[in-house]
This record gives sequence, C-alpha cells and structure tokens, in this order.
Amino acid sequence: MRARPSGLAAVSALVYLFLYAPILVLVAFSFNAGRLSAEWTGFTLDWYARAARNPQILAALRNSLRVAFTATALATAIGTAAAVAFHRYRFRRQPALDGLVTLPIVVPEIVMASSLLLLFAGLRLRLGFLTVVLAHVGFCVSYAVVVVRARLSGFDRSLEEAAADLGARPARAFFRVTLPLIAPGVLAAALLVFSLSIDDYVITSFVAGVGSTTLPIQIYSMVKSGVSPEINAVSTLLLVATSLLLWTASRLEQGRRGWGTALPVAAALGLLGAPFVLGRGPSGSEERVLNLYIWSNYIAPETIRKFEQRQRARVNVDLYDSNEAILAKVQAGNAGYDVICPSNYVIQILQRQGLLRPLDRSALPHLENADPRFLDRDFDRGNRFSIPYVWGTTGIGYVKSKTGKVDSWGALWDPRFRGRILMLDDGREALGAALKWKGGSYNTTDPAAIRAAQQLLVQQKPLVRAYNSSNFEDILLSRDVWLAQGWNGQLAKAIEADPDLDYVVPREGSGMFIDSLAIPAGAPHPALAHAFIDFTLEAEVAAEICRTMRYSTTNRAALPLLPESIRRSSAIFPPDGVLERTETIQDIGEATLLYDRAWTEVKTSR
Ligand code: N2P
Repeated sequence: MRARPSGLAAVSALVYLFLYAPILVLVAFSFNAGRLSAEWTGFTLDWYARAARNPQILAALRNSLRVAFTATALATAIGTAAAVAFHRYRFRRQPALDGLVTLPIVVPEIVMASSLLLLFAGLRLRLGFLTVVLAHVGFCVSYAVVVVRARLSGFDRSLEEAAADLGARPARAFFRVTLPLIAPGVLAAALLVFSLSIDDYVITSFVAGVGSTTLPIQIYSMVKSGVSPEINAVSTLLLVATSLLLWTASRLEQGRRGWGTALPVAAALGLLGAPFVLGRGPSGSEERVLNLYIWSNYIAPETIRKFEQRQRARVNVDLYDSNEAILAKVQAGNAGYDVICPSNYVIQILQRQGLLRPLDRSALPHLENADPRFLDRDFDRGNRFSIPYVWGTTGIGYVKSKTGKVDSWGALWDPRFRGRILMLDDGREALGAALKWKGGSYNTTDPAAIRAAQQLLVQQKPLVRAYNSSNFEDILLSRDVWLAQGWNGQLAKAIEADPDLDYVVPREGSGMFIDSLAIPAGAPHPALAHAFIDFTLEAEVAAEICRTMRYSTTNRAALPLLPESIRRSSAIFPPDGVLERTETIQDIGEATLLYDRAWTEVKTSR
C-alpha cells in the first residue's frame, strides 16, 4: 500500500470546508435566536414555526409541490418513453439525435429561460402554473432520458422478446416485463426531476406569473427585503429535502433498494409537507385575490394584512427593484398583475402602448385626499390611468464620521473612498448622477454627453463596492460602504437608526420621482384593484405607508397624522429650495437605447 501523502487530509478538509461552509452557516443560523445573522445568541426553533405560519411561504411551497409533482410525472413518462425507444430502435442519424436529447442539459439556463418566455408570449399563453410546468418538463426530460437509458443499457432484450413469443402484445410486454425491470431507473429519474424542479430559480422566474410564485422565487424576493432567519429555515428544509432525494436517486442507480430507499424519500416528502401540518394550511377555497407588483420596501406586511381582512381577499405581492423590470414584465404581457407601481415616466410609456386600463373614478372616493401638487402631472394628464402613491428624491446617504460633510456628486468619485462607494443598480440613475455632476440633465439625448457619463462611471468602477437598488441602506448601516447613492425613504430610515448617517440631495441637482399605482390592461381583478388603490388613498393608510416606509406621501390628508419626526425630516420632506434643483426622469424615446447601451458597457467593463 502506498503511504498517503502527508497533508492530503488537511487539504481535502480545506476543500470541503470551502464547499460547505456557507451552507453550514445558513443551517446554523436557522437555529439562531437573534434576528441579526451576525452573532449567535442562543438556540431556537422559532424561525421554523414562523415560516410554517407565513402564508406567503406556505402558498409558495404549495405551488412548488404542485409544479414539481406534475412536472415529475410528465417528464419521467416522456423521458422513459424516449429512452425505451432509443434502446429498442436504431434511428438514422442516431448520434445527432442523442446529442439533441441531451443538449438542454448544457444550454445555459438563461438562454432556455428567455426562449421559453418568447415562445409562450408568441403562443399568447398567460404566464402561470401551466407555463411553469411546461418549462420544467422542458428542461427535465433530458435528465430523465439519460438516467433511464443508463438503466436500460444493462437490460436483456430477450426477456421482452420471450414475452412477445408467449403472445404478449407490445404494451403488455412493456408494462409486465420491461417496466418492472427498469423501475429503479425510472424512480431515480423521477427523484432527480423532482429535485431539479423544486430547486429551479432562473427559468421559473422568467415564466412564472402571479400566483405561481414558487419557493425559490419567494425566498429570493424575501432576501431582497432583508435576510430574515425565516429564510434560513425554509432554505434549510429545501436543502435537506433535495439532498435526501438526490442521495436516494444515486443509490437506486447503483442498484440498491429496500428501506434505505423508501425512508429518505418519505422523510424528504415529510419535510416538505410538514409546514402544512404545523402551520395553519392555506385555505383551498377559491378566494378573492389581488396580484400586486410593487417596489421592494414600498408597503408593509401589516398594511397588506389590513386590506386582506377588510376585503376578505388574499394579496399576492411580488417585488421589483427597477423600472426596467416592471416594463419588461408588463410588456411581455399576461403576467396577471392587478396593480403595479411604476415611476412617472414609465406610466407614460405603458399608457402610450395601451398597456394600462383607464381608471373608474367612481370607485375611488378617497381620491379627494390626494395632494393636488401631485395630480394632473405631465406623465398622466387628468390622472386617467394612475394615482400617485409616494414621491421621493435620489441622493447620497453617507457616514459623517468617515467622509465629513458631503454635498456634491463628486464625492462618489473621490479616490479616498475607494471600495466604500455604492451606486444604484439602475442605468438611468447611475448615468444620471454622472450627468448631473457635470452640469447636465438626467434626460439628455445628446449622445456625446451620455458617452461622457458612461466614461465617468467606468472610471469610477474601481472605487465602487456594490451596485444595489434593493437594500442599499443596510449596506450603509453595516459600514460596508460609507457613501451610497440611493432613494430617500430607505436612507431616511437608516439615518433614524444611526445618527452618524446623513442624506443629501447634491448641490448640482438630482432626480425626483412620483411613483403611482396603475392597473394593467389585462388585469384579472379590476374591481379589487380599484378597491386597493382607494384603500391606499385613505388618510390613515397613507400615513401608515409613510410611517413604515419613510417614502414621502402624496396624500394631503395623511400629513397631519404623521409624527413630528417624520414631518420635520428634511430627508423625507425636502424643503422647496432642494426640490427646485431636482428633475424627474422622462421618457426620452429612442435615446433610451443610448442609455441602455452605455449602462451595459459600464456593467461589463473591467
Ligand atoms: C423603493 C425604491 C424607490 C423607487 N425600494 C424609486 N422610484
């Protein structure tokens, strides 16, 4: 026997540590009593219990299971049939066919995702359960074929022929002889497909509509509004369940079976089903549903819950962090949203394309509460399609003790702050900062000016720690950055939590936005959508939205209900002098392409 090279064990330990440390941390912190994942404060199972009571998580889990079971049945059946056909017959150009069947395994997921979306849009299929299942079957069949074929390679065809000689028809021979013999392979394929389906994020995120949010999508959307230990708990369950399934699949492929196979599968399904037993399962009855698509950090769960109780309805909330995301979803069509919340210029674009539904004034009695300063604006004269929700400014949040007073966009290019700068992950905003700094406009259509802004951002890149539009305020609070371009509401929240932070609308001027609620043309529940918009116009509700999110309210009646601290905050309600130097982002038509191109160049430059 050869001696084991010394140090090998240590090296392998390191490799395994590298591979598994993140997962172990996640699992460990799912049992941590503290909310901040940074330190251990004691053991608890509470996050599991909470996850089991969280209706959004339960709904997502139920969707994931429905999709996974359906996709598994279909993909395994199709895959098995294909594998048997390949085994039984030789086709012309067999190698090419083999390649084509396995190709989807190596096609980049993102390519598969966007081509599926295109296909469904072309077929005018509404995005939802059906499209998700079709997509999953699409990417899983290849795996099923590969696994079943492996099993078939050891299969003795003379058994099937013997059955035929004894008078069995092909179907009977298949079900009585072939299938039982290859059953372990088929089962292994099914387990693999199930775990691929239940895990998938990229493809699902493209082809899911509202109401078909699966667990991975739900987890990601929760991460965007801050990592809570509940997510760690759900992720741990998902991780353990899929590992058990994959482990069993590989045992089956090696020809092992018995209790060692049945138990882990039962355990995995038990884990996935447990939340329904522990928590109050979601009611299966056909309820009234509102599908809301809104910016992250724009509405508190309590506010949603109030509306649900009042209307005896359920609200599905999906979150986004850029106007581009909402444009893409609504333009792709048929996403099934009832209420969306785009910025001013996006309302204009969508309305011009006929993608918004005219509002019914008689269903909006609380419109009288709205602040007239935000009504009848250029992006929607007469408010035929949209009702203002909140407004705000773009500026810089910064750590006073580290940077001193900041009042210019130039601070974001200051080499002293290398690695301590965060920019919004948003082309119009990031380019806008560069344009403003040099005395230009957010809305210039001059190609040379846009190119110059692009160059500034490329030069700035080595100083930038992160591009982030979702939780930039957390990153500032944690001191990972000292300067963050961001939107005022979230930064105002951070300032209240930490007096060493401040917010400024730079002296060169900046952006101001009015984000409005609107109903997409194809919204499935327009009546409930109107009820929701009217609900947000109630003085108390509008005040709650401002209190919890710190974005400035567009509701006049809500102002007196706000605490002094908010009314006085210059980050939340900037004085007129500040507003005078802001401008709104406009729809600039064709020139949008120049911005898109410039931003892509910035993001991909090194
Ligand atoms: C909230 C983002 C503010 C929207 N997360 C800017 N239009």
